[in-house]
Amino acid sequence: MTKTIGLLVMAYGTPYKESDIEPYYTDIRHGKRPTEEELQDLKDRYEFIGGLSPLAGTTDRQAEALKHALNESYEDVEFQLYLGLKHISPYIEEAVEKMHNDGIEEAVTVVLAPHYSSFSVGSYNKRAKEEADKYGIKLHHVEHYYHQPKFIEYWTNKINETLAQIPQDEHDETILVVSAHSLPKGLIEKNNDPYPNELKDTMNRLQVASNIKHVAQGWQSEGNTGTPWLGPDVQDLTRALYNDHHYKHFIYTPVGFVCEHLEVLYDNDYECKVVCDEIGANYYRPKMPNTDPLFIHAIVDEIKTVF
Ligand code: FEC
Repeated sequence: MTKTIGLLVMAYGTPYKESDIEPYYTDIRHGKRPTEEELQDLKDRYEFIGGLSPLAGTTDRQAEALKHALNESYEDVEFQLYLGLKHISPYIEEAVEKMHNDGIEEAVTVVLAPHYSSFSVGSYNKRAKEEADKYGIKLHHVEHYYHQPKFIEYWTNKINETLAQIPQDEHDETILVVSAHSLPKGLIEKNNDPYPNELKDTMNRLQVASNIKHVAQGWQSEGNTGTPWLGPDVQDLTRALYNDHHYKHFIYTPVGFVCEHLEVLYDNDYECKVVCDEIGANYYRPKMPNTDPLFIHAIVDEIKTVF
């Protein structure tokens, strides 16, 4: 007999229209409204990448692809998809309530972010669990999947494809910058959070699996809180690497994200490219995973370890 199981896919969320930007930004800042200047700065960044972010559409497609892949992988289970977002409707709590209304009693949760931090994946899972507990829904959480062989294979292929565009005799003058979203340093250190080590482990695995010789770990997209964040920032790192080694080619893999969105299209494709242009180096940023089958199946493989 087929059993129906909820598949709660959680993601960051993005404004659907311009008037959503202010409440979305306020939600990101835990209810504190941005100043006019901060709001305008964010609106300008969205404008720069084409008005709004492609994130909403991509999140939907990734969630659908995951549901299909899971339903093909499990013979006696029918996964029913629910999308729960962190900073805009449908919020995580709304998705869990919907599961309850549909009679779901057990669900798998997965966040569209490959590395675990108690401030990212942990906070999504906590919100889902608090709501699920109200209804007695049993949850099976995926905590990370960056280490899954298919995830590493996806990025290894992209790195090797990018290297193939660079003359062989310049591979020694090429550096891979592996990055994720920065987080406040004090909180990470105080909690002995695994996040920085997971990014380092990703970088090491990619160095072993791909043909790249030189690698560096960086952080990006840090917020403006007046407190120190995990560093080095990818832009400062680019300058430092150039000053120390005179690399000609910089390959950016923002492996902490899973698709093209504001933080990649602006923080990498604009801000890092500006630095590369300044120092006269070549900028490369391979395509993000989106709905690539290797990426989707990496998540399926991780789900199989928790359910
Ligand atoms: O394309 C889009 O429209 C949205 C892209 C987007 C993603 C994303 C992922 C992460 N964030 C994480 C942490 C923080 C912390 C703060 C913070 C601030 C912002 C702002 C925007 C934004 N984030 Fe984000 N993040 C995205 C977008 N993020 C916009 C506000 C303006 C700015 O600072 O740029 C700081 C909050 C504060 O000020 O107190 C912390 C983490 C991730 C990766 C994991 C995940 O996806 O959940 C961690 C995508």
